[in-house]
Amino acid sequence: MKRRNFLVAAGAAFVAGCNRIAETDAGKAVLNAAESWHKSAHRLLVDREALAPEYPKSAISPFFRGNGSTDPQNGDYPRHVEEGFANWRLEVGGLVANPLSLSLENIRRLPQRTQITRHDCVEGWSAIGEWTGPQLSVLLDAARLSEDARFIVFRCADNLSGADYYESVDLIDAYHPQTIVAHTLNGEPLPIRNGAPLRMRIERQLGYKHAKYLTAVEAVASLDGIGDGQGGYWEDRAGYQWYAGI
Ligand SMILES: Nc1nc2c(c(=O)[nH]1)N[C@H]1C(S)=C(S)[C@@H](COP(=O)(O)O)O[C@H]1N2
Ligand SMILES: [Mo]
Repeated sequence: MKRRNFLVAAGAAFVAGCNRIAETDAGKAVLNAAESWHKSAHRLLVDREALAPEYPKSAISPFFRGNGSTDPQNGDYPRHVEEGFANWRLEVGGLVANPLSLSLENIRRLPQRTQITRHDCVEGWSAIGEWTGPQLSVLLDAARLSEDARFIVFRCADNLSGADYYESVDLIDAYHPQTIVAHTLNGEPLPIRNGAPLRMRIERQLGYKHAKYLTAVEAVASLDGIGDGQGGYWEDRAGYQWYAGI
């Protein structure tokens, strides 16, 4: 990960200059402070990269309920339902060198990850499901994310009370191994209520971050000017935390 390389490089540069500094008491104090800074930065990264628990098949919930939009009626969505999503595209764009426009077939041919995880909604319910899809990192690497990208925005097809649903994460969550673009739930194509034909799974985050009806993945330098600037539909409207780590 770029950020980790940066920390390692910064640490190495720092150590290179340390022998002389260490000869003074003030220098020692600075080194101790830097060491504890490095330790806590490292702990934070390790914690953010830890995997969410995965469960055995026997733990899968018999019914994975839908929440929020469960049957979008706006825009092109009903036509896509009629077409069996044969013409659905996922755009990967924004701050990338090589923008992509992928069909579901393109997405199903990428290397896949399957994971049985628990979804936790802030409204107080949970469900365990088995999700399959390519890691978002595979798409971002294929699109060649630029150096100035800091966030990934997820665009959705559903319009809820006048605004398009959207969400966003930082690059740590975007590159987390369990962050996948899911097309399959419990071995079947996603039901409409759960985000057909594509939805994000971001397993270290609360339910509202898992954007359904995914149409585009957009790399940006800042969340200003996206929606109302708070990074997501519920963040803009109800003051939900942008960072919803679990
Ligand atoms: N596009 C879109 N994504 C969404 C929502 C939504 O209304 N629209 N609801 C969110 C919330 S609050 C939750 S808990 C989950 C629900 O996922 P589910 O419908 O598969 O249970 O989707 C999230 N992603
Ligand atoms: Mo939710």
